[in-house]
Amino acid sequence: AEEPKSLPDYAAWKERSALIVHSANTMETQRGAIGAGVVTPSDRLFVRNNLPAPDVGITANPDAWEVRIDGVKNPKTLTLGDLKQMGVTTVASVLQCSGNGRAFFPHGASGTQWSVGAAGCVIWTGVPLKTVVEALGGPAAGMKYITSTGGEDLPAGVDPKSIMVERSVPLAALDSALLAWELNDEPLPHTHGGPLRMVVPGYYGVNNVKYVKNVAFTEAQTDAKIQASGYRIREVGKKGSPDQPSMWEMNVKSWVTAPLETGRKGRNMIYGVAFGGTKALDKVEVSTDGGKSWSQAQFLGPDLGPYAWRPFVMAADLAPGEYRIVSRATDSEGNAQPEGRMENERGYGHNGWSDHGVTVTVS
Ligand code: MSS
Repeated sequence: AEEPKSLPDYAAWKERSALIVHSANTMETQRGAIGAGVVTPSDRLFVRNNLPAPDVGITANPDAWEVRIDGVKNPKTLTLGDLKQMGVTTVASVLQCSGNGRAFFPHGASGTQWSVGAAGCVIWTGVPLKTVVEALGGPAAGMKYITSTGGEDLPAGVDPKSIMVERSVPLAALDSALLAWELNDEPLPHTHGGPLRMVVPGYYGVNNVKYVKNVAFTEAQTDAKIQASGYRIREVGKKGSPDQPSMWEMNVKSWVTAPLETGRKGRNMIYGVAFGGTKALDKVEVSTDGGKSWSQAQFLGPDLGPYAWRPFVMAADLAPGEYRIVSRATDSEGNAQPEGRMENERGYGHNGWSDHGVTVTVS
């Protein structure tokens, strides 16, 4: 057996026992550590970095952090201190990696083998991007995308476009995007993109650019590799290209968080979490017979808005035996999780209910 990896320095403050450490750049929340709460504690939240994180010193004086706003009538460089004077809002949203669920793809999709834990529901505080942009005269004519650039130092001698974290999302995201400086009511930790992060509620993790140093309204999507060919849904064996669907809005998804292996004879409370991406949830159903019959689960706790997840619970009376427990969420527009996988080269966007189930022995 492999030695359990220890936490890298920049994430040393995390709760090691709640995490699976895949590598220094990828740590996922254990399925059993997700719990039944609406908010994922920061020290249990997954971490994913495409590049080594910038020096932690960038959070020493957060208000001095500068972000350049381009593609507006009056382009300007603002400090985080300036942003704090412009407005403030708080949003609960699910942060989920595009590759969450990749481990279930039988073709061996390359990349971190995330199971269910490259996701969490957290509370962001920051200024609505719209407020900032309106103060600068609004987006310039003809702009179709919001393009955000991460603040990593790029190594010399490599084409910057091939490694930089720069993502474009459709202009429609301007209605919900924010520039966030707090996570769960604390200054945004460097590990999660402090001092300042672009947050696009309901969009996959990759669009939530950390240590954001540039926000530009652009006519076209960036030609950085992470956008042009990366994070695209493509057939197994195909190369990425700009004409394929980009990992933008998340689809409806849920999974069981307890019990995971064993149950007791009699009543069992089955717990899980569910979310609808950019849409609110309608319902969650649970099956203890692998999807032959379904019963509606009860949402547990407060509704923190359309972008948050909803913990759910359902009581099931179980006799000794083996059970395949699965959950299926439906969003407010009637989209339900499919049974199977959407096969794709990189194992993105998996929301099939069958793979996300658990097999539990009751004795
Ligand atoms: N940002 C930056 N700057 N860099 C990097 O690398 N990554 C992505 C995002 N952002 C990055 C960024 C990803 S990819 C993800 S998921 C996220 O982030 C995560 O987060 P956290 O906080 O958890 O770590 Mo996939 O779709």
